[in-house]
Amino acid sequence: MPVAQAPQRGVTFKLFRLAGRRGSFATVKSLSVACMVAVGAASPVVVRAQGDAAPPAPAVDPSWLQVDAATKTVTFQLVAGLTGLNGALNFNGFRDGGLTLTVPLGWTVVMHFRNHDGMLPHSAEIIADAHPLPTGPVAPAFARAFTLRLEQGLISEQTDDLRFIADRGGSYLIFCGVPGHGAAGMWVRLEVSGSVHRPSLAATPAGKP
Ligand SMILES: [Cu+2]
Repeated sequence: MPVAQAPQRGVTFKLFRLAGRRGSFATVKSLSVACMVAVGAASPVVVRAQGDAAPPAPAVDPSWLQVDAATKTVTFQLVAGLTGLNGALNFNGFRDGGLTLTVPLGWTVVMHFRNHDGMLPHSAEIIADAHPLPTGPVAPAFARAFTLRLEQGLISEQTDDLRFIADRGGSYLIFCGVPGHGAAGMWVRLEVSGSVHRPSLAATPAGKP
C-alpha cells in the first residue's frame, strides 16, 4: 500500500502543480489582455455600453504607415472594409474615429486607398471635423484630398491615391463619401499638428466627432 500510494500522491501533486501553473498563466494572460483593452479602448467601451456590445479592440498594423523624413512625405495604406466590423463600414478595421493618423504640419500626405469590401462601394475624403456628420460628400478640407467617384464609391478591390499637402493644422476626418456610410461610422481621424515632428498612427477612443 505505501508503495502504491507514494507515486499516486506524486502524480496528484504534479497534476496540481501543472494545473496551478496553467491557472496562474491564464490569469496573468487575461489580466494583461484586460489591461490592454482598458488602455486601448477605455472610453469607447463605456460609450458603447449604452448600445451595441463592445467589440475587441482592433490592432494597428505598423506597415500601414511609411515615413520619408527627407521629403517630409507620409504614405498611409487606407483600406475600406478591411474587416467585417460595422457591416464592413470601416477603414482598416476601425470605425467612429477609433484610428488617428497624426501628421506634422506642412508634410505631404499620400493615401493609397483600396476597397477591400466584396459587397459595397466605398470612397474617402478628408473633411473638417464636423458635427453632425454629413450624410454624403462635402467639400474636402484640402485640395485633391478625395478619391475618384466620391459619391458612387469605388467597387471591390479598386484603388485610388489621395495626395495633398497638410498645410493647415487641426482635426479632420477621413470620411467615406458614399451616402450614409460616414454617418454610420465609416470615418477615422487625421490630426495635422505643428507640434509633432514625425507622423504616427494610433488607436484612439471612438465616438462622435
Ligand atoms: Cu463606404
